[in-house]
Amino acid sequence: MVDIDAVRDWLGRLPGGSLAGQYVDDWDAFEKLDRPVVTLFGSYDTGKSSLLRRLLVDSGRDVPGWLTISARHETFEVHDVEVGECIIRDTPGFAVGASDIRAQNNSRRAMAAVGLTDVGIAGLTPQLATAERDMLQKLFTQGWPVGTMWFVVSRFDEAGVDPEYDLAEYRELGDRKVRELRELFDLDDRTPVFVVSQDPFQTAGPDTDLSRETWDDFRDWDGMRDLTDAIEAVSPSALPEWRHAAGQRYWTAVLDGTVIELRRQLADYTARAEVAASGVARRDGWESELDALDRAAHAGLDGLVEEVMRRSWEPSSGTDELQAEIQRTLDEWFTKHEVRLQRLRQSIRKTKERERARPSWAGFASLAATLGSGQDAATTAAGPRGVAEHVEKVGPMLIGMLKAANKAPGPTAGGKAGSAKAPRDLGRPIGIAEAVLPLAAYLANVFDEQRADRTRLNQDKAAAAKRQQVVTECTQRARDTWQPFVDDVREEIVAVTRDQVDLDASLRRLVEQLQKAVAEGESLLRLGTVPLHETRA
Ligand SMILES: Nc1nc2c(ncn2[C@@H]2O[C@H](COP(=O)(O)OP(=O)(O)OP(=O)(O)O)[C@@H](O)[C@H]2O)c(=O)[nH]1
Ligand SMILES: [Mg+2]
Repeated sequence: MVDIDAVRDWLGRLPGGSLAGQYVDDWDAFEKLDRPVVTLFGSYDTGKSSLLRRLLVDSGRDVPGWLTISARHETFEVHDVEVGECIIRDTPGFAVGASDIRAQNNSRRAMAAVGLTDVGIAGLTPQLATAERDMLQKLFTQGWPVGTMWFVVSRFDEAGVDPEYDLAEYRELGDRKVRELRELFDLDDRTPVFVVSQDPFQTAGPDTDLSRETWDDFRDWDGMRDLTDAIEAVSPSALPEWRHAAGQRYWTAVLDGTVIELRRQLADYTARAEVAASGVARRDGWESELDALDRAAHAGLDGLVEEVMRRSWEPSSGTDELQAEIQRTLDEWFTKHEVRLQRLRQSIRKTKERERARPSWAGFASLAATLGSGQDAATTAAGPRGVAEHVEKVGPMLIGMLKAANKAPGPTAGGKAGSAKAPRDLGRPIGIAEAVLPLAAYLANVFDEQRADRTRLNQDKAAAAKRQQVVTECTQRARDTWQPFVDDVREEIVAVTRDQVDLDASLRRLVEQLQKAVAEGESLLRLGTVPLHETRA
């Protein structure tokens, strides 16, 4: 037995919000119904809607507008009609293994409806269940009180024997199918099985404006009498027991469906969290590489100008040579370190390219786009009301949670450079021409002064001070030229890892919460799934 209160409580505490209210509302609406609910379900095109039309018309009722019949997927919603003492529900046919969303939604809707019924009628074609066997099997073993799960093998005029030509043979085939079906699902005699032709030879086809005479020619053999009698015999006397069983089925199905959805979300968000975490690690790695490069450049500059001055600050050597020597030395220094910056930049771009080519990137990028675009994810889930939609709300709930978490600018939002500016044109190579330090004018000026009184300057105490000033000034200019190149790479590092770093913390938190929710849901499932196998011998 599943602990319904515990399931409701758990649903109320899911990451990003609560699903409890919606499920509770649907359950309450069902529980309020004071007459037995009989639900038709099965694969699409098995003739569920045609069967309901037949029941309505035979009992002198109008066919409601929503009831449509065709050879395509036709019914997309769960609908009710009243027939005698019962409420009969038509459901969308499920398409087992279908990959398109609409078919999957139909399947989910149909499965969920089975939790909100007292009697279930599984419709099958004469080929019997093949693809949907596992799905049906899962339903049958979900705790149906004896006699509340029925089977209808329908459209039997198409089974291979024409009843108007050889009735005995037709009946014989019907009996054989019933035996086959009981074997297939391991059913005992307490499970009712009907063989019907609700619209022999498609006499009514898609029409809905019909009278009961339409099928008068077929009543002797179409099997509808037995089924109609059985439905008429359904009485509300057993409702309390049926509702209890339905509650167990319903909340187990809700729990099961939600756990499956949460597991799916957990897998997706784990992959995205890994992408985010790798971005954080990359940023750290690249920044410390950059810091090391920067430190090496500064270290390489220390004492460099002084050394040139000591070597060349001789009265004998021409000021032009000295000037050229300083310029040359600093250019060399700059080029050497700038090449290292370029290499780091290349490696960042290559790594990024590889990362973007990985399948995991797409999932992360689309999440980042959704969160960044400001589009309201909740609206994408809007659709017709129904039990199965609730589980589809898990995704938007999680997105909403992430949006809220990332609205407040986090400490990581700006990164070290603290700049929100877009990275510079990433393809632009910084050529050596640009790298030439703008020292020429300064040096020319300094040495012009020196030329004016070279001898005195050389002996003077002031000469040493002047020398030192030149050293300091040249070194500072070199540093000032270098710095923007470092900043540029730093900005690029921040920019290419921004989404990942920004989302890292909230994704990690979300994954933890999902793990917790899944674990809790799984333990509720383990406690609840003592299969009742009531339809089995
Ligand atoms: N030959 C024959 N055809 C039938 C019979 N009952 C229904 N059909 C045809 O079977 C097709 C499917 O019928 P529907 O009643 O729309 O089937 P459904 O199970 O409601 O389908 P979905 O709503 O898509 O799940 C239609 O083309 C009907 O005309 C029958 O007794 N005999
Ligand atoms: Mg239908």
